[in-house]
Amino acid sequence: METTTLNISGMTCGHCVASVTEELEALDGVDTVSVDLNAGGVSTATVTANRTLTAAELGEAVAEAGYRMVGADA
Ligand SMILES: [Cu+2]
Repeated sequence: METTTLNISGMTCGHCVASVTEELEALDGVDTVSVDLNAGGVSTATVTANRTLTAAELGEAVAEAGYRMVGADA
């Protein structure tokens, strides 16, 4: 399993967490998604997958949920 950590801005509540989690889980090969909410600041999502995820696809998934990825270790 590969673990990737990404930073997301614009999240404020549990609904945001649910939306981002759903979009990230929909990516091919993703096993688990864990979001550490920092309301109004930069939240952190940790994703494990059976392959290496690219920053581009992670950013796209976050944008799909309505937020912005501001950094990733991918
Ligand atoms: Cu919210």
